[in-house]
Amino acid sequence: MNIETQQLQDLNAKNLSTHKSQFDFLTQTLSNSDVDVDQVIKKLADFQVAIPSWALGAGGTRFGRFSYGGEPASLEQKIEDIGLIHKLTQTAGAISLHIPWDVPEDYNAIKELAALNKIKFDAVNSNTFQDQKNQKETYKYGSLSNTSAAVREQAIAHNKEVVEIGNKLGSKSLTVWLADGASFPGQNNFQTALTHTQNSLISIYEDMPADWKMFIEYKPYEPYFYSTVIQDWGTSLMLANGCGERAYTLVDLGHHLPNTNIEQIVSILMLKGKLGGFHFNDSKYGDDDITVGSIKPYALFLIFNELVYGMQNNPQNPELGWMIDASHNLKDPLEDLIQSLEAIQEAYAKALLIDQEALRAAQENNDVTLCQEILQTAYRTDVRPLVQEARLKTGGALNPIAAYRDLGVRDALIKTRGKNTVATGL
Ligand code: RM4
Ligand code: MN
Ligand code: MN
Repeated sequence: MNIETQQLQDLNAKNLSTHKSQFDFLTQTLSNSDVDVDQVIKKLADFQVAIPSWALGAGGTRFGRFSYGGEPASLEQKIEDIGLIHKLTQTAGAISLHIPWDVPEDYNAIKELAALNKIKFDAVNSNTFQDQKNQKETYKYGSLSNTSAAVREQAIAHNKEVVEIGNKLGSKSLTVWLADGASFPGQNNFQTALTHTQNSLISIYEDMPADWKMFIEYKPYEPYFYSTVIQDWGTSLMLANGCGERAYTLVDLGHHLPNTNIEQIVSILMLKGKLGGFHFNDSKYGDDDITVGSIKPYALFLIFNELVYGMQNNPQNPELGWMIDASHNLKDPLEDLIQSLEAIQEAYAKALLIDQEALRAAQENNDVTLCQEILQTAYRTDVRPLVQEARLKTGGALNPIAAYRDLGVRDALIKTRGKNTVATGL
C-alpha cells in the first residue's frame, strides 16, 4: 500500500480553513508572550522518533495473544508500515531493529526500501532474554551476568554480531536491555553478577566502531521476580562510566517503580552528559507499554521540560536516540503508534512554550506559586494547531488518524497480506 501526497492534500483541503483560523488565533496569542512560533514549528518538524521493528504486530500478554489482521510478516513489510506512519505524521523517520527477530536477508534491498520510505536505521537492539534455535548455551540463568564463562561469551558474541548487522545498515548505536536477574533470594551473588556484567559490556564496547554509542537500559523488575542486575539508572550510569565515554544510560518511561520522579533522572543524566537513549510509552502499573500520554500526560510534559532544558543547556550531552517502545494488544498497532507520535509532539510543543527565563527568575526568588503558574500556562495551551502546522509544512496529514481511516489503510493491508499473518516480536 502506498499513500500518495496528492491523496493527503485532498484530505487536508477539507479542514484547511478551520486549521488556518485556529493556527492564526494561537499564533497571535503566543506572539503576545514572545514565543517564536516559527522556531517552535521548525523544532517540531525536525523531531523524529524511531519505531521499533517489534511494535508493528499485535503484542500479547503472558496469557494470550490476539492477532491483528494484515500484520507485517517480514522486515520489508515492517518498513512499509513505518513508511505509512511516516507519510502521515512526518515524525517517524527511523526504525530500530531487534536482532534476531529482524535480521535483514538482502542488505542492499533493505537499505533501498528504507531510503525510498525516508526511513533511517536507528539503534539496534540485542536479545539475550530468549534462547534461539540451534543456540549452544541457554540464557535460563542469565546472559552477560551468567556464572558460566561460556554463556557470557555467547551473549557477548551475539551483541557484537548485532553491531555488525547495524553497521551494514548505517546504525550508530547499540541498545542493551539486559533481562538478567534472579527469581529467588540467594539465587545470585549480586556482586559477582554485576562484575560479570561490567566485564561483558566492556568487551562489547571495545569491539564497537569508534563512532558508535552504547545505550544501557535499566528496569526494576521482570522477567525475573526477585532482582534485576541493571535495576535502576544509578546502576546503568555506573556501568556506562565503567565502559567509557561513548556508553550512556537509556531511560524507558515504563521501567520505573510507581511515582518515580523520572524528570529528575532525565535532568541529572543530561547534566552529567550521560543520557543517550529514550523509550516512550505510558503505563498504569509498570512496563505496560501503552500509548504515550494516555495515562500521565502531565508527567510526560514535565519530562519534556527537562529534555528541552537539557537540549538547550547541556552541550555535554549528545543528541538523543528517541524511540517508541510500546506493545499493542488491543488497538491497531499503526493507529496506536500515530496516537503516541501525536502525544510526543504535543508534550514537546508545550515544553517549548515554557518561558524559561521567567521560570528561572521565579525559581531564584523562591516564588513557588509563580513557578507552577509558568509551567501550567504552557501545559494548558492547546498546541494542536502548532503540531498540525508542522505536519502541513512537511507534507503530512492534518489529522493522521482520520486520514489513516479515510484511506482504508488497515483494510488494504489485510487484503494484500491476509488476515492471519503474524509479526515477530513479543
Ligand atoms: C524490554 C525493553 C526493551 C525492549 C524489549 C522488547 O522491556 O523495554 O527496550 O527491547 O522490552
Ligand atoms: Mn525499552
Ligand atoms: Mn520495556
